[in-house]
Amino acid sequence: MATEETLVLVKPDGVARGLTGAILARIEAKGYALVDIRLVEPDRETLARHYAEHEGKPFYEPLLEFMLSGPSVAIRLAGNRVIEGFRSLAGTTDPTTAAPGTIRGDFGRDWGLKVQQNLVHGSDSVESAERELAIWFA
Ligand code: DAT
Ligand code: MG
Repeated sequence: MATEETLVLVKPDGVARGLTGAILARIEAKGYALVDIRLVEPDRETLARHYAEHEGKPFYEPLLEFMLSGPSVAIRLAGNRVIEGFRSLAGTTDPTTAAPGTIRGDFGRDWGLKVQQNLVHGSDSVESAERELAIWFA
């Protein structure tokens, strides 16, 4: 048993499109536990901390602009192997090629914008989860 916690964000496109409930339904159907959930409107500094690993990459600035474009929903999620489990539910980064059956594969597509609006974020490791949860659930 490896009970873990992870940070999930329903990004501004997911909230704006009214997909929060559909995404939460998949998370709950999978059996993960909602430990905490909140609507967030992060400032640039918070997003820079969250996406520090991507600073300097070509998509970094458009990514921050997109994340500043509207509210997100932050979720502290718990469960056995939930870190890789949620990333599996989310699908791969590019929504155009994410597998059908995943959140990104079913609801996302390339909108022709600079940043892939791929609906959700999920921590990618135990270390990332601890770091990110401290940012969003201080
Ligand atoms: P993930 O969200 O699947 O963990 P990531 O951490 O590599 O992906 O990147 C963070 C976000 O940045 C991702 O959700 C969407 C955006 N992004 C990543 N790679 C991109 C690219 N090549 N072009 C445009 N946006 C990108
Ligand atoms: Mg990532």
